[in-house]
Amino acid sequence: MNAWKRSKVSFVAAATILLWLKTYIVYKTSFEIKIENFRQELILLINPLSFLMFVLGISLFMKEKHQKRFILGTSFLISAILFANVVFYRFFNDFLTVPVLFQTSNMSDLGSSVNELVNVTDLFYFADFLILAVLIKWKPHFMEYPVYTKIGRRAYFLVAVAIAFFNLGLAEAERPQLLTRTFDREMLVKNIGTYNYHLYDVFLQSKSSAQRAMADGSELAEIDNYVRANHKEPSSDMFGIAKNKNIILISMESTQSFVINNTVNGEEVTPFLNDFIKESYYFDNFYHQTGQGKTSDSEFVVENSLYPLSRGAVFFTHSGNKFNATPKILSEKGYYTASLHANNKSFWNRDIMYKTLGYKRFYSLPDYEVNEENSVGWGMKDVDFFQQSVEHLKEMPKPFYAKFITLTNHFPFDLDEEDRYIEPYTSNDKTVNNYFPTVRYTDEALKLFIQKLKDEGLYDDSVIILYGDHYGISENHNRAMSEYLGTEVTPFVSAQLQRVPLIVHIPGQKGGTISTVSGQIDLKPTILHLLGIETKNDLEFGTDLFAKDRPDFAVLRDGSFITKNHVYTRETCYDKITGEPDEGSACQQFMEKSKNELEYSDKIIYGDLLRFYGRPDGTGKEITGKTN
Ligand code: GP9
Ligand code: MN
Repeated sequence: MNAWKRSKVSFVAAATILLWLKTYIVYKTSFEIKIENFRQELILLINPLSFLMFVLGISLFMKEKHQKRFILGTSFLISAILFANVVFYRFFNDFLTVPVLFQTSNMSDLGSSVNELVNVTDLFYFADFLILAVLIKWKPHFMEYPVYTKIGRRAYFLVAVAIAFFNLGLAEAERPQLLTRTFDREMLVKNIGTYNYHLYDVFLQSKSSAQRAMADGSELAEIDNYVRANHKEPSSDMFGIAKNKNIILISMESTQSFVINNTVNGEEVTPFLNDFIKESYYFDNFYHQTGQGKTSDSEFVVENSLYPLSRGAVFFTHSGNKFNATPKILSEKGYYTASLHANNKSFWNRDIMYKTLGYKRFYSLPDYEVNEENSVGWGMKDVDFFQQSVEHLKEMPKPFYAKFITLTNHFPFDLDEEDRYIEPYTSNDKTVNNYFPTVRYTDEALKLFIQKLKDEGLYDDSVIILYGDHYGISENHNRAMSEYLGTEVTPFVSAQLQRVPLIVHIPGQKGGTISTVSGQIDLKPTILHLLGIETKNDLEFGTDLFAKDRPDFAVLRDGSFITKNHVYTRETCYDKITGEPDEGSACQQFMEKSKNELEYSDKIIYGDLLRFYGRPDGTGKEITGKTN
């Protein structure tokens, strides 16, 4: 009894240890951090400690009353940041970044998903804070508020610094060049810890703001040389084949290639697309190249032939830049350009970014009649969306460039009973199971849409291009996916699961399957060339999909890349035929290329370099910035 009375615990130590242990438990239970050896486990265990000691250590300069408040407040704040990461991770399989955090206009729309993502047991994520609060209230004498002498404080911070260096040293040994490889967030969190990662991210953010201010166009010459050297002439058979035709571009939400020509419970998942492919060009080795900006990133890469960013959504972070996007080019050529998407106009900052990209009109939520009957999950059902959109299409001046963004096949893949054309898959993973009926539903919506285009006489005058925006099933679902595919989803398989369908229907053309490796970045020059518009003076990284000598190449935003015979991912080069690591140098030459492309593209965006490129009429190549 007396011993109890006498032994006191330092409040700051209690808070630090609780937060530290909690963070480690959260690492192990809420994130999928791959640990390969004991040293990595040790890094993971110690990595939150130095940060927590520094931040909570500030309290050592305070009096008891202030200490209490500061420690409680800080502990709550840190827990909230950790929890936000957990929720974000459940959805995106990724860690938060500053730009994503400021996309608050998206949060209000997340409604249905958040319900799926958060539950009561999540109170655990605040357990340490609750324990501290209870102790203060009911066991105040149990706590001690040390006020250190100058020397004591120095010793404390010295220990914190020592731990930080120990951590960094171990991390550097385990993963050289860690801080230069910023597009692998898992690696960062694993090695320097989630809190230090956020600090680093804030540093990156300020760096990118500074980059624009500092850029002067002198970097353009090198990038321009690279682009010129890689430019491929369009195929003379296809150039201008669709001159003055309308373009109907359809972004299919979360649609991956593995559903095409595939079945679930013995039934076709995409019966309409499987037929439509037969009268179109179908690209079966076409990859999405999106990052954290998901749909918006796919819009960005498709329309600019530049890569999206490794962190944040470029739609948010750089909507003030100058771009030379397809809608802008076509608007200047007399096309009417519109994007149609039945969602809040500010989602992904589209209302702002679309102006920058040169769209004349954005048909968003208020342009549709949306009610309870025709909504599910994230909003308006695809069938109704397309049907109402045809009315808008009919009103548009011709020729038009119209982009449609579907929505129903979005996580968590909610669907009304009456819209279920096939039964869900039967694994114990609800997400994977429900994915199939919603894909099937969108397939039906597309069938009705194409029929309506025919009925309205728009079909024969329009090039129709359908593409999947990004993956729908993340790596969190590898187990159920392995079961469905009948093969284990290894990193090699996972990289190839990033294939999304691309279907190009050109009036009067029979089409056929084209299997060159390609990506969303290749769409802009392809579309413009079909319309007979030259792109040789555009600063971009894609290559016409019909160009005779186009290389088999696609680089994904995480740095993985795919060539004719190899897949490079997670720092391993795999042979496509055997699926086994290729110890030779086959991937070497492409490593340089993929690194260059991503870096050049990033430079263009961070430095807003296109403002220095082009003649005043926006058409040509002339570097107007300072060139040394
Ligand atoms: C929202 C829709 C879905 O408007 O485009 O966005 P996502 O979550 O797929 O990026
Ligand atoms: Mn999407």
